[in-house]
Amino acid sequence: MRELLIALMLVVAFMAGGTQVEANEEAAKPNPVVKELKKVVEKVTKAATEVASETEFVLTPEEFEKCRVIYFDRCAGCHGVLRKGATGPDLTPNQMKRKGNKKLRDFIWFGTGGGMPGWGKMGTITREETDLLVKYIQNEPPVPPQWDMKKVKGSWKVIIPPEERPTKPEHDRDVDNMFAVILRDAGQIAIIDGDTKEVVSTIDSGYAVHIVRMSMSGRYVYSIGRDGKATMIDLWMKKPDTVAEIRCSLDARSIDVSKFKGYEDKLAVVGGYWPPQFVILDGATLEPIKIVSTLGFTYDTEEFHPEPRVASIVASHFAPEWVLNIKETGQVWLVDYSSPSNPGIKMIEAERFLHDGGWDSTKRYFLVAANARNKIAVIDAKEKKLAALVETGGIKPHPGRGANWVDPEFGPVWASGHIGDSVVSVIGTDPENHPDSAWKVVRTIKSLSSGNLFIKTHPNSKWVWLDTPLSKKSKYRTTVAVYDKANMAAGVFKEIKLADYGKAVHMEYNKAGDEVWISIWGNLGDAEKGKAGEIVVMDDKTLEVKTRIPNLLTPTGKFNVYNTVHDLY
Ligand code: DHE
Repeated sequence: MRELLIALMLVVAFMAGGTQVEANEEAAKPNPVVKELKKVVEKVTKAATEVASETEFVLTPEEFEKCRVIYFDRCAGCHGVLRKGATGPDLTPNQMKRKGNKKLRDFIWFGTGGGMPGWGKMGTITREETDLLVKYIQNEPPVPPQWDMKKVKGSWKVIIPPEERPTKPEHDRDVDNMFAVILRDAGQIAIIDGDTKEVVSTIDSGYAVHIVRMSMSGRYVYSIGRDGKATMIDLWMKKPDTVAEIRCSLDARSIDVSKFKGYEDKLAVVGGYWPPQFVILDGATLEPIKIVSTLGFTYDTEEFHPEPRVASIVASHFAPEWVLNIKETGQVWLVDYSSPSNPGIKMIEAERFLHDGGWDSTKRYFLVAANARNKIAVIDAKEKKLAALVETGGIKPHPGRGANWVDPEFGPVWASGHIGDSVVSVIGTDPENHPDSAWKVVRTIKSLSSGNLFIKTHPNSKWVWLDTPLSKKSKYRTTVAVYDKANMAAGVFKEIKLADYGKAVHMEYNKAGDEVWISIWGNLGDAEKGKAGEIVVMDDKTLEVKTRIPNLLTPTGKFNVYNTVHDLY
């Protein structure tokens, strides 16, 4: 800055002399020296202005670090570590500078109609943090390091080797009706007995732990944290605990197991957000077997993408394969794990940006949200191809794993709600017996509000449940809606307000399908007031509250062993 100002002063001084020279010349002839000097002045002034405006975005190292953590926690999932955009738009500095501070502040504070939560309005971040983030996103994003096999292996720990583990359950509880509950902001997993509702064990897990899946036998729980740390919990232990752990990447959201006949409990796989890669693990010890990068080219324009993240993963029942959804490139990879050190990969062109999804009731078709294009891609796991792309008619479909039931008019259907719209799209899934409805939206049902994340039902239930934790209206964040499967056209059957704090998020049935568990996700800081969270157990027959499991630290996802193993939703 100082150098630029000196340069500017020198040029101005030189120009003053130039003006005198000019006066002595013939008036008609423009002086070429002065012309050149004017250009130099313009250039220097522009550079000085740029430097001045850039100083507005300067953050102290402490502020930068604070923003890096907030960005990782709240923004990277949708916008990407490199901020190239995915579910949310591109946040690279040039794009951001064009928007201006006020607009950026409003986006972060109030959110957008397209599904971005109002982080400030919801009380997640303060005014001061909002202002810092406005500056942060106008700076270049820090590029995190790579995480190769040496580092993966270095993080691997077997806490209890298989030969030292119990040979049968050391308790009388029904393992099939146990629940693994994510205590998100505590970085823990609670194991809860579904019959007695006792919290049997609370186990440390990864940072901002995200989901769990179960081994095919139902004995092991595999969790994944946002820091890429996978933990393996043995439910046969008197007090279930971690038997192995490993860090497969630095940022991750998905994990699954081998489910095909003959491969039960043999393997696991972790999908990485950063670095963009997946790691195949031994199912009994988590020993890493193979690491594969997902770097590549977008399916349609074939442009290189530096951050194609692994979103949802499901295990095929038709072949020893995982279905990996590569978010940014819009490809579905069928990964053949029959020879895990030499995995086969079939790449299927689908749509952008692939996120979450689940099986239809036959488990032949996998339906996954392509949320940038408001579509659901349907993958046929038997024929190993794209069966259809369904336009949902809503903004940002977000099914979780979706919900399956038999519609009285259209036969077997699967449904998704939306983050950016107050509609549920019901899609026909039976091309054999109901070809006219297959892969079409057969019903569009009004929901209470936009900001829906999950939908759930059970084959034994007559209801479909829908949450709206990201609603712009605070009352809907703690309310769930219930629909009657036999009369979806009537819209919401019952609206149930569950709490006066936090967010009501994610439903899960018990094994019998007669209870629905719903999390109230509060603030970790409100634990002393008893408002960090709880689970509300609903009676699925009466739609009344059956009981509450209190004093849980920020519960989000809940996974019943039997339903997760058998993909019941
Ligand atoms: Fe999730 C599933 C990614 C925010 C709770 N979430 C998924 C899946 C993906 C994903 C790819 C599918 C996993 C699978 O099936 O293998 N989630 C992301 C994000 O990128 C995002 C949008 C932003 C982020 O920064 O992480 C995000 N997710 C959230 C939340 O804010 C939730 C509500 C609480 C939390 O963990 O922070 C949340 N996501 C869940 C849950 C599931 C999930 C409970 C599993 C649903 C199921 O029933 O299977």
